[in-house]
Amino acid sequence: MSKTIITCAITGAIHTPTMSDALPVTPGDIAGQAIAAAEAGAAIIHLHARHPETGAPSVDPAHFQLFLPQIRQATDAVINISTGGNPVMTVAERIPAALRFSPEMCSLNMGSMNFAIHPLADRYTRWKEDWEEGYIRASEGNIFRNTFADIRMVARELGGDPHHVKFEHECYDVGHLYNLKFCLDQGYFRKPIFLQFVMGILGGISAELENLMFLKKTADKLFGDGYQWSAIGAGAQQMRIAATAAMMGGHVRVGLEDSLFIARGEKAISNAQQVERIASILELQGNEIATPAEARAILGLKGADRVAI
Ligand code: KMH
Ligand code: ZN
Repeated sequence: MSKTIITCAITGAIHTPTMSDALPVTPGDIAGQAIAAAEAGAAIIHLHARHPETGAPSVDPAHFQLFLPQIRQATDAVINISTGGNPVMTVAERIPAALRFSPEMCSLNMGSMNFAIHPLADRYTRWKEDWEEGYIRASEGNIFRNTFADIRMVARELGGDPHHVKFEHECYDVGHLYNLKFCLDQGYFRKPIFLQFVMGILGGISAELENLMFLKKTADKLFGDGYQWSAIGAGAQQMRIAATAAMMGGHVRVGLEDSLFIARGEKAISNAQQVERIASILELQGNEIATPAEARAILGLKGADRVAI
């Protein structure tokens, strides 16, 4: 079994400042927590940006510029820039940072969905920022748009010359694997493709072990041995899904983007704490953790010297 790649997703666009004091929302905190997560064993750092004053999700390259150089200088970790940004934007609005910085990896969402986080709003009565509640409740009516045309455009703009970005294909349901198979057959992507099973997001497949088995079985059927895969368990399922995925030969993703917890009912104090926790679980169950160099070899990445950061 190849070594296990740990991805850490530092801040995302799901959680908001009120939900956890550990969630990094300033550029300094995003950089600091990303560096600490890499030092704790994350070979890939998945990054969203936030408005430096309000902490609101941002896709502005100028906001990524406030932390990317520090991370690049302090670690050898693979930088993975989100093209998911904010669920109400079009893909064209969401890719400027990836075009500007030409990272080794980007997320690419493999289907449209109602990416719903509105139930989170009922857990809080007071908010630090005036945008938070409206942002969260609006997701009940949002369509996170990722059409075949959008996917083809991102593949063309970022996958080929001059960027040669490797995609973390975010699959929120089994149908997204069939979408990816269609796109692969159309020649949009080169193998090995890297699947991210995103489980436990309302609007997508639930984070149950039989669903993880089903996703893996479907991926085997569709992609043979031409793929690498990882899994995210959103919320309380994070460590359970990660540990099981690694036992099945998959890679893992943790981070405050998708879970604010370190254990059932216990909030995490940082991204690094989540990375340390999954690293110790993986080592106890016999998985060896991949270095950034090993992750580059496994995924066929272009190399840190070819990014524009
Ligand atoms: N937050 C994850 C559920 C992206 O950034 O493009 C999915 C994600 C998507 O990370
Ligand atoms: Zn993301």
